[in-house]
Order: sequence, then structure tokens, then C-alpha cells
Amino acid sequence: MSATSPVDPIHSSKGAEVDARQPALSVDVPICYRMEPAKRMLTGAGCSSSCHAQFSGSGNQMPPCLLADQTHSVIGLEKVRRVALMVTPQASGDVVDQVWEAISTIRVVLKQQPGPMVVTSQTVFLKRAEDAEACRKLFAAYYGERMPATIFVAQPPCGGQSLAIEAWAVGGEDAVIEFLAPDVVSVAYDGLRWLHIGGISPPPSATTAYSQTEQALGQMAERLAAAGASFQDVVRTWLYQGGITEPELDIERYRELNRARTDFFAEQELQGRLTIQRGGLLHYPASTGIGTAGQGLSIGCLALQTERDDVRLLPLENPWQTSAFEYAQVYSPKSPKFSRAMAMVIGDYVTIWISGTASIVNAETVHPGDIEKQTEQTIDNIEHLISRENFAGHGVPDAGAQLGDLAKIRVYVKRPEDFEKCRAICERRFGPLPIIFAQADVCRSDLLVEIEGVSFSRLQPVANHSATNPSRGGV
Ligand code: 3EB
Repeated sequence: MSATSPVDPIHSSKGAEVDARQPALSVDVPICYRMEPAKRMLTGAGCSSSCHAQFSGSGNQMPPCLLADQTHSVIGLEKVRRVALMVTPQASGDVVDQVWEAISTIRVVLKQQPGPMVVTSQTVFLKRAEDAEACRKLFAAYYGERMPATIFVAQPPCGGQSLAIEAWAVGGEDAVIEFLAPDVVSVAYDGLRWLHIGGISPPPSATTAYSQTEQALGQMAERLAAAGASFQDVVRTWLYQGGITEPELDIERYRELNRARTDFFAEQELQGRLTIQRGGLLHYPASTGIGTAGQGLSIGCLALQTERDDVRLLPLENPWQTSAFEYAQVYSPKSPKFSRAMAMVIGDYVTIWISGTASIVNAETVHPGDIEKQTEQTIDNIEHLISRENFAGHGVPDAGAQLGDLAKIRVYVKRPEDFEKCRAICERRFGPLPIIFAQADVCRSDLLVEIEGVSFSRLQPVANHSATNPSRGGV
């Protein structure tokens, strides 16, 4: 491990170049470290945070106060380091205080890394939607030209705070980070190019769920095109819909979203902008479709472009669940077009973006009214979805992950009074991990909880391992 010179957390500039001096990673070292929550850490004595010993080398000065409750994971990939932060400020103070607290917490965590880190995307969960403008100004003051792709979501943090932030940062000697346009950030290294796109909302003139979805997806396609990409490259989408279970005329808004999304993807397919897997199945991104306060829509996505022949994208389904795109019409006349997860095998590394997952078995909601059983079932579903067994069923026997490989999760809880029960189960099943709980309506009125996350693991060869087909998108 290369020790770094002390970083002055107050005076060091936000350098434009990324120059992470990565510790050498050996095969038996895990990829993803969940860091101990360093709550209200005091300067100097008494700091027991394991991140010092592991990542800062010796002789560094102690970090300054960490104010907000935060947990983060450090993901050491081959050429870059990623940090996933879940920050929930203290409940006291107005929204401005809380934003500063969250920003300074993110800053301090990133200063603890051995090289410069750049925040590329963030999701801001708001108690009051109208606070978005005040937050945006503060982010602009801090980040300047280097504003992460941001999505504001009107979903109150379950702990009562004014906001919570999920932020992703990246650093590494070879990483080239470009702020291409507002809410469009690209990260390129090692033959990979990631695009983080946030902040897409339809114009106020779009009032119906159908037209909101159509226009937002159209804007997403435009932003992708402006960045030299297309829907073909999208691996993950997030759709935050106001009034998701409410009727609009006679039909539920979520069903209209699905109709618009289906039409949009059909159009993309006609234009040759959707990958078709072997067997004719379309390559739908992993997704979250979840409720927010208000009647709007806000969407974002993550895309990956690469010419590397050791990169495979694998849309995952869960044999315990009917594929969403095959749900019967009773759930939505045009089915929800998403995959249960998108696994990416990149060299020896496996990243799995897990879609919003709920207490659904086959196509039915199970355990209506019971938050504890719904939480357990949801976690069971995720565990099976990412298991080696499921990867083997998809023809990739050397990949898979466990709950302990998750770098972070988000838990959407419908009823505020269910929060503590849900949290207790999450703590028991996942162990300590970066997490945000937010209050949101799930897309079926009988679903009380939905969980999404991302895992990082390594390929593990099976005995009699035969070479797998490296072609992209193949199953
Ligand atoms: C489900 O399994 C729960 O419409 O994009 C989860 C993830 C859900 C994504 C979406 C909906 C979506 O059907 C709901």
C-alpha cells in the first residue's frame, strides 16, 4: 500500500486531475469494504475508524469532525476506486444547515481516501420538495463547474431529517471525468465509459402520466445522443413518479407510465437502439419505479459503453418471480419493461445493479399488510436473484454475489410507522451497510416496502470451468 502525504482538509484545492495512488490489490482482498459509521467523530484522540489504518497509511493527521450520520463503502476496482456514501444529517437545524452538514461529511470522507475523489452522481431525498432550489444553490456553491448528475426526489427520509444524500465518487490515476452538460457526467478508464445522467423532468406542460413519461424518456434519449451514446447502453434507470398509485381519469398513473415506456422501448427497438439477446428477448435495463410526493416525474440513468471483449452484460431474472415484462394485463395493460437486475462482468469483477425488489412471488404480492414478512420476502428475493445458483441458471456459473457484497441499499418504506420494524430486519439480514430509508409509495398499493442496491464481487471459477462466451449481451 502506498502511503500518501498528509492532506490538509481545509486548504487542499479541489484539483481537476484525478491522481489516486491506489493500493495494490491482491486477489484475496475483498473488493468492497463497508466502513464503520464514523458518527460525530472528534478530532484527534479516540478515533477508531478502521479506514485510517486501511487507506490513509501512517502519519496522517486525524480527520476533522464528521457531523452527519454516514456510512460509506469503498470499492477497489482494478483501475479506480469508487466510494458510495449514504449520508443522513442530524435532524436538528433547517434545511440549509443540513445540506452543509451533508456536503462537509461527504468532503471529509473523500479526503480520507488516498487520492482525489470526484463526486459524479447524487440522489437527494427531500422531506419537502420545495427545498430542492435551496439545495441546488448550495450544491452549486460547493461543486461549481463540477456539479454531479443530481436527482431530487420528494421522499422524506424515515428518520425525520430534511434530506438524505446518496453520493457516488470515483478516483484513479487513469480516470477521466467530464462534466459534459448539466446532469450529464462521464467517467472513462480502462476501455470503459460510464455515463451518469440525472435530473430529467418533463416540462410542466406535460400533465398526464403518459406524456410525462414519453417526454422524460425522450429527453433521456437526447442527452444520451449528445454524449455519443444511446438507449442501447443504458444498464439502469430510476423513475420517480408522483401519485404513482393514483388514478388519472380511470387509469392508474403507474399503468400509464408503463404504457408510455413500452411504446418508447418499442420505438427504440425499431431504431435499432435496444440490444436483442439471444432468443429474441429484449435487453431491458434494471430499474426502479417508485412513488414520490406531488404529481411530477423525475428520471435518471446509468449507461456503459465499451469495446472491451471481456465485458459481458447479463440482464438477470429471478425464477421465483414472473418477469416484470411478462406480468399479466391485470397488473398493467402494457407490462413494466425492466429486468430484475443488470449484472456486468468486467474482467474478473462482477457488478450487479439490483432493480427495486418487493414482496412479490410469481406475480402476486405476498404478505399483504405485514411489513416484517414483506421485508423478509424482499430480501429473500434479492438473495436468490444475485446467487451463484441464479447466475448458473443464466449460463454464467462463475459469477454471483451474496448479501454481504452489497455496497449500499435504499429501502423505500410506504408507511412511516413501519420504519423501525423494517430497519430491524434489514440490520439483521444485511449487517451494517450504507443505507437510506425513505418514505415512498410503492407501485402496487399492497406493497409496503421495496429495496434496491448494488453489489461488487469477483468471478470465482467453477471446477471444470469451461470458457464462457465473452460476447456482450449474450446469455
Ligand atoms: C415489481 O416487482 C415492483 O416500473 O421500473 C420494481 C422495479 C417495480 C422497477 C419499474 C417497478 C419498477 O413489479 C415494482
